Amino acid sequence: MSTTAQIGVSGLAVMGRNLARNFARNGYAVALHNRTPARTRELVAEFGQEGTFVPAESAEDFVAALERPRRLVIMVKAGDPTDAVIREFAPLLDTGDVIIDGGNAHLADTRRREQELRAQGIHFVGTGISGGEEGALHGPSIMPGGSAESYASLGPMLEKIAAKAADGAPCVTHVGADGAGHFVKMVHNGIEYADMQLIGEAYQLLRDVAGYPPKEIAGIFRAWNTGRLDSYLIEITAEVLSHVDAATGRPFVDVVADRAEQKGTGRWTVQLALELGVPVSGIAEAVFARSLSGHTALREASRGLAGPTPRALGDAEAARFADRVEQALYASKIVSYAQGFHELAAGSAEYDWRLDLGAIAAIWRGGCIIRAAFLDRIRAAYDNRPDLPSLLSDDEFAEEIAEAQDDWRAVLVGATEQGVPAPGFAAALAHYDALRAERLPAALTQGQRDFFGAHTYRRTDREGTFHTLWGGDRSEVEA
Ligand code: NBP
Repeated sequence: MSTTAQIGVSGLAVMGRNLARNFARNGYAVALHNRTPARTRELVAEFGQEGTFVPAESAEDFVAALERPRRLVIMVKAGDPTDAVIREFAPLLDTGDVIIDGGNAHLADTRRREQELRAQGIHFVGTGISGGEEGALHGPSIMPGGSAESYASLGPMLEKIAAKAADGAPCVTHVGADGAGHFVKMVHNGIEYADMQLIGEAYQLLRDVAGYPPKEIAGIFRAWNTGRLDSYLIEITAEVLSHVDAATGRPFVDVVADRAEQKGTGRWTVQLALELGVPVSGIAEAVFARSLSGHTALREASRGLAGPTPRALGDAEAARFADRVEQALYASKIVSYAQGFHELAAGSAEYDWRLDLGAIAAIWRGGCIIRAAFLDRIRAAYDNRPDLPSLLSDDEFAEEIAEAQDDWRAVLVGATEQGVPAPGFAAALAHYDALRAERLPAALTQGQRDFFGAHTYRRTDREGTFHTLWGGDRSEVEA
């Protein structure tokens, strides 16, 4: 093999292909490998002129093409394929070499793989990559885990290919050891689910309560995108809503089947949150809303159930309602990010990753699906106070919610009165009100648990654990 490559990419479907091109366009010589060699040949035929590619058909040739310490990126389907590729490459590698898994792996798999490869002296860097195929080509947000030593060798290359935030900073940082990168990417995706659900609810409220057609709603989203909601997801929402189906002349959104699909990272975020004991109700509602949408037979069977009598809003009332939806959307967004960052903090404590939450907000400012001006504010909140208990404790966010709350509540009243589901908005408000509450019905829950199962309770007025003799004279004993 005559040319030496600085990095290799194995797995040349949409993501790997574009990531390889991104490295090459940034001046790196890139070794290429794919299980089916035709993909490798296609890449070289189509884009060979973009940079230096070293195609290899066998794992041996691929590994031999890499300079040392070898850096090879795996971009194959997550799960068994990743293990299969690792099994193929690992015996060919030497101490100090680095395997980067850019797929959407579960953090438990990443932790296992990292441990197994560490025993062989190989660095395993589970890396979150967000931005889809466009991001992979033009600059994604990159969330590498693994050892600090591996980042020293890999970091400068990732910084070159990553998206750049508005201030020029590359959207990549070493987030933490072993599975931290994939954990952070998973929570990113969970937040993305919640963001999309909240936007979907705003759309449906504007349509079914305020009575606007998709084209006008696109204009409202466009206007919102010039303000504090400025984000990639709001921008593409306006694009999708203004698109007209060529075949029927109808709004595109009206000809698409209303069954949302999911690949699993949102569900993982909720599953792990349940294990960590973190209330991520906004993300959970988003996952549930997608699954409910797919229960076609159940929805069909329920369609005739009674609802409220519809009431049309006048022009001025509709416009006022739209402004209120903006407030509700913004307040709910703050809550769902607060929940996501709570999960990041809890995972960090559980696995001793010492995640820098401000730095994570900073690398989500560009390249990824949730990129938004808003993330600069989150970074600033953590910069001001690294031990911030919650984003809701930040003075500026708290003030904005205080201003939004009357409208937020009014929107939910309107949604309920008109029978329009808004589970994300409602969950966010309930979370906010629960956090604010002086007393929660958890006291009653504890009483019930003690009644039926002698599970004991604590008191507000003195230390200790107590049980009431419910079946006897109802006196209290110290447990
Ligand atoms: P896919 O997830 O569709 O995977 C296709 C690739 O996996 C092909 O290169 C295929 O090789 C290879 N592969 C499979 Br399938 N089984 C294999 C095996 N047993 N051994 C070796 N290779 C195998 O590709 P993608 O959409 O480019 O995504 C790649 C990774 O990036 C995934 O983990 C995905 O979750 C993650 N990701 C995707 C996006 C996105 O927007 N698509 C964004 C962020 C992260 P073949 O050509 O021989 O069939």
